[in-house]
Amino acid sequence: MTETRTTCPYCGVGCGVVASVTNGEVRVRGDETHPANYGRLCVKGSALGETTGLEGRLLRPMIDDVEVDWSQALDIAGERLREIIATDGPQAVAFYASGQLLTEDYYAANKLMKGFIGAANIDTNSRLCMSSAVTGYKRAFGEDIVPCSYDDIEKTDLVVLVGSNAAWTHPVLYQRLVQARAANPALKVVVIDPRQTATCDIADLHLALLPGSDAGLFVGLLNHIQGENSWPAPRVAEFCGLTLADVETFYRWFSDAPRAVTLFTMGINQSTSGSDKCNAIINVHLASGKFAREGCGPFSLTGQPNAMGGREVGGLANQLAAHMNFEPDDLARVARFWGTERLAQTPGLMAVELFDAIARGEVKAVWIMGTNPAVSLPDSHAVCQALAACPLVIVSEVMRDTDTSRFAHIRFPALGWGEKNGTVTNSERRISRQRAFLPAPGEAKPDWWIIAEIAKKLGYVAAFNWQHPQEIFCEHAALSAFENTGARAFNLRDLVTLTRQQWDDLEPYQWATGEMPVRRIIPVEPEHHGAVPDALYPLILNSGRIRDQWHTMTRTGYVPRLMQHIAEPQVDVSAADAARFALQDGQLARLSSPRGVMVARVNVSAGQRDGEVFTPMHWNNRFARQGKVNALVERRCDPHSGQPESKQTAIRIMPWQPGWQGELYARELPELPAFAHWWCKATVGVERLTLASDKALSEVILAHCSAKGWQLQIAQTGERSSMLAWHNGDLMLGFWEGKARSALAHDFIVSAFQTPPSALFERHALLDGQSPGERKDPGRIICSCFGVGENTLREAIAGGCDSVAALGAKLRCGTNCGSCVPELKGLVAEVNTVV
Ligand SMILES: Nc1nc2c(c(=O)[nH]1)N[C@H]1C(S)=C(S)[C@@H](COP(=O)(O)OP(=O)(O)OC[C@H]3O[C@@H](n4cnc5c(=O)[nH]c(N)nc54)[C@H](O)[C@@H]3O)O[C@H]1N2
Ligand SMILES: Nc1nc2c(c(=O)[nH]1)N[C@H]1C(S)=C(S)[C@@H](COP(=O)(O)OP(=O)(O)OC[C@H]3O[C@@H](n4cnc5c(=O)[nH]c(N)nc54)[C@H](O)[C@@H]3O)O[C@H]1N2
Ligand code: SF4
Ligand SMILES: [Mo]
Repeated sequence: MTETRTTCPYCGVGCGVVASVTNGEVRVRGDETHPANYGRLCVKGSALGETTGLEGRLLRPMIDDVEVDWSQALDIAGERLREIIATDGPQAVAFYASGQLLTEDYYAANKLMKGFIGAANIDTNSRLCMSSAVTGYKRAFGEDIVPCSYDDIEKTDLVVLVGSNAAWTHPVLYQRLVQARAANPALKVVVIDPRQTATCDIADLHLALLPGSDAGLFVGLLNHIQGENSWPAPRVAEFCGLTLADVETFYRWFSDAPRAVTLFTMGINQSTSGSDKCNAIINVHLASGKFAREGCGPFSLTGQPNAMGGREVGGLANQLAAHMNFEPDDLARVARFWGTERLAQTPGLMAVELFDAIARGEVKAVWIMGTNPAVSLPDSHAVCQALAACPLVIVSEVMRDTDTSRFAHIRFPALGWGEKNGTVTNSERRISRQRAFLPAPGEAKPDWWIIAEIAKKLGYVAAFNWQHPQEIFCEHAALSAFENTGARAFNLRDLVTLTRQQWDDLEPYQWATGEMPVRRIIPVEPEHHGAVPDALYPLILNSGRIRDQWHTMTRTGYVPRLMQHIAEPQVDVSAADAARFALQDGQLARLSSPRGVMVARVNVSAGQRDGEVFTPMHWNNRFARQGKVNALVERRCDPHSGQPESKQTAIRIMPWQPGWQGELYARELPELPAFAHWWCKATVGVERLTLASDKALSEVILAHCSAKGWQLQIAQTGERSSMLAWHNGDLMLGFWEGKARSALAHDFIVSAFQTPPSALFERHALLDGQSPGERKDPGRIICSCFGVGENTLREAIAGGCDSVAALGAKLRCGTNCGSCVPELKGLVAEVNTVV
């Protein structure tokens, strides 16, 4: 068995993974030698082996939904692009790329668009993610430099997490913090988030501030450090909706701590004043001297595995390349290096503007690579309309069917994780190899190869004649070092001459920040967020991530183990708001804004502020009907960074009591009528939908089964009906429907698809959706690593397991990745209080 050392393709922690394949089964474990994780993995990383199947993959190029061969696809794409450039100029073409591309792919895309097509219309999903941090760092340091490392967390006295739910979104780093705190009880943790999240579990202080008010808190802290008084603590407390005592405690802790690190992510960046907030954070570190030494600094955690690599190649529309800008010297230098006379001279369109320009017909061709904008951009109906009207949409994807690829004229099949080969850079500037250990499936090709082939079709043969990603990497490294006598900290001169073997064997490499001579304190005027609630839309909608899903679910949404924790879009609502809007826990609700509607299940939560609701960003048209939060979100952006304010939108919420609710299990799903709402729930060995509608569905399902000639078993009791369909002794479909939602014996039903029950009483129980014997339902899965459910846990706690450690010893829960520990703690506390 050969083992391959590679890197996790999910979050920006950038964990090292050891992968192996035995009898076609992919196994992964943490790489003990990788400095990002020293062997740890979170639940998403641990489940990577379960995502490498080929189900749903795009394996051949497609034109207008027809499979074609590569030469045809490349010819037609090249020809159409050439035509558009000839008629409308290079500005009519745009690329929309992703922090999930490898550095080599990213470099190739940037070089083609800016260097040779000759417009800077290449932007990326990182615009929605960390462009405010880039702006903040550039304003403060003159260059986009993240001046921290993970081991600062072990060497500090105070960790401030702002707008970050790291327990769920950067789990391995969070576990490092948990350990650091256990090893050093003097280490304090402050969490700043309007919601009480799993991250608050280890917080010594949680500041549940008013949404969008962070700049007030940090400007006040700067005043406190500098002995000024324009934002005194009482003013801050009022601006942020906090108690004076809490504000003062935070200020005292920050000032008294010899060392402090501030970790910040989307609660800061995704704001109309996100770049100012980043500077407000950087300012307090500069002013207090908690900077440029161990255990100190303003640390923006990147979300995607290669958001940093994208920043290094210059993949944003307002960067040029390799930390160079659209300035005369840089332009001349990059043109010289690339040997081009066509280099774009001015910044291009940023994501939201780019889709507006498509809608206006100014951009006539868009090539989308490794991102799903029909789901992830704000105001997604407008995005979909723009794509529908765009004369040429090209999509490079690993999956065949996504919300975005539905608009594609041309689809290029890209290699996915495990198949592709290149480098990524994590949050702490560490470059790691992602290595292939699986063969290329079907006709799928590396993203860089696709880009280079199109470049050649456009006539740029010499500049794109790479044979291997190592050549691209070395070219990228050479550009970073080109005429660089110290003006740019980003300089990979040590890596320019790597041979293929050396590149292949490259150990994780962290580039040095250098002295960072520029240190500017940028004046910040705190602003409120731009959402204006009114009588019609009285609530603020916040959105973000859940523990076990990745973005638009194109990979994690198909893994049953990752669908167990939270299987439907839910909306967290405070008890007061639930009462105010007549919402019951567990009931469905319609959320709406002037742009669109979303349906989600109500979760009354003590961690939610009044006046605010939270819902996951993940669901989309592949996994639910009307489950997409960006249908509602406004497209207001930060004027400096262009980053949308994804965290705050004014909405309203209303309960929805559907006429019928049901559960459908089937080997193959029937076509559903448009009036039905559905939620797709990945389950082992069978398709599963939860359904809700105002009209009964049983007739539709019945007709489907009859048409197939299956034998039917039907039961009807009052307002409940159930149906089983059999074919040659195999269970083909099970459907349970009622006015109210009924609890079904999920495990038993799923097993019946594998082994049909033979005893009559078992078949009766199955028709009833209930378990025939003593078999216990484990309940909602809390620990995804070991599949431990809420019912099992409650029973164990009632039986005497009075701590997380005791639960772990008995059931193993919480002993692998640790990300369920906050929930385990919560359950122990809850059960013990009730007792
Ligand atoms: N499980 C999982 N992990 C992921 C991802 C994933 O999809 N799934 N995606 C990765 C990516 S690309 C990213 S960018 C990161 C994002 O990582 P995070 O930024 O940690 O994740 P989010 O859930 O988007 O938002 C974080 C928190 O910001 C809070 N917030 C909202 N408004 C405000 C505010 O005004 N002020 C403050 N202080 N906080 C606010 C929200 O309540 C939320 O708890 O996660 C990465 N990791
Ligand atoms: N309301 C709201 N909206 C948000 C956010 C939020 O917090 N709230 N967060 C924003 C943030 S921070 C981010 S990062 C974005 C993320 O949003 P997206 O980038 O749209 O989300 P993904 O699902 O990661 O999309 C990646 C796509 O690339 C495909 N893919 C995977 N690997 C490869 C590959 O190797 N090559 C190619 N060509 N394709 C590949 C996947 O199948 C998937 O379709 O969402 C943003 N949108
Ligand atoms: S923390 Fe989890 S998702 Fe992030 S890189 Fe590590 S294993 Fe992957
Ligand atoms: Mo992100």
